[in-house]
Amino acid sequence: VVWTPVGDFTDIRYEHSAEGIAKITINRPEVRNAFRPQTIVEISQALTEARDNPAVGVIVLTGEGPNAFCSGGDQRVRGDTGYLSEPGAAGAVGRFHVTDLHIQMRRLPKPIVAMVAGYAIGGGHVLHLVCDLTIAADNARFGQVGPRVGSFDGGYGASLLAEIVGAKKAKEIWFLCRQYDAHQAERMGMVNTVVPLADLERETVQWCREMLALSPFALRLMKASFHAAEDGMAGIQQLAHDANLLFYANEEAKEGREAFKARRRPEFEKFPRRP
Ligand code: 2NE
Repeated sequence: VVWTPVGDFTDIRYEHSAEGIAKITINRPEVRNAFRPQTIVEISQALTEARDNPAVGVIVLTGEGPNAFCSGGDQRVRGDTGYLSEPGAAGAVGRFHVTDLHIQMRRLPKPIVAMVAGYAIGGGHVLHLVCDLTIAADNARFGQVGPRVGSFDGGYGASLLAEIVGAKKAKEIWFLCRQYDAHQAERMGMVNTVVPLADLERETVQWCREMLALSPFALRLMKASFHAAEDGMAGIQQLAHDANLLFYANEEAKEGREAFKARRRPEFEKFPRRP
């Protein structure tokens, strides 16, 4: 695959393939691809581009190098109020930028595939969980570390994990902070497939190509449908607006619009009341 760089970033690389794959690579291998606020801002910008760009059908999220997908929040910029954008600055106030990123990923109407080599740990583990699919290299290692380092993710890190692996396993993962290899993760249902490290990108691209050959709107509706149950009202809202997106092209909806513009009574009686 030929990857064409897009945009100007410091913490990530953002690339497109001609066939419609957008690839976001967290590019901080010196800290096992830990994220700082800037990293999250850049991933968010890349995701926005990928969402808005009609040429993009599937998004891959990965980490630079064979050692890590992502090791979670950058402990060096962790303050008393969250993660700090300007760690040295007086009065700097921290945030959990990644929380907003999770929501953005859940609502983005295109499949997101985590391509995991090496560690997916802590907040990096939650990032792969939030992706729709995970393709793992045989050297991948998964786990949560929060309770070991004085942190936790009770959001998707708890609820989605429990949904995927079951409550007992999810509690084990959080209560013991063990690491799990790629095959254990696959058996738990956290990973879709495990391949040799050398084949990781080839396999991921193959999965992307299979999705790119399918109906984009059907994939969009399936993603929204899964999330409608899991994300409560916010999930239903997205599915409902996807229905509205289709309804707007319907003659009945157009009659309402045209009647309003023409200041006439809408002639809805000409449309069937479907069984
Ligand atoms: C990831 C892991 C298991 C890798 O171990 P290993 O032995 O392969 O590498 P090493 O030597 O630990 O790490 C290599 C370099 O990367 C830095 C290390 O400090 C080390 O730096 P140098 O000594 O070479 O200077 N590094 C690794 N992870 C880092 C991190 N997250 N922040 C800053 N520097 C990091 C092992 O490194 C590990 O366990 N890392 C720590 C994982 C961690 O604590 N993550 C944060 C959890 S909390 C979180 O992510 C979070 C949340 O809970 C809620 C909201 C938002 C975020």
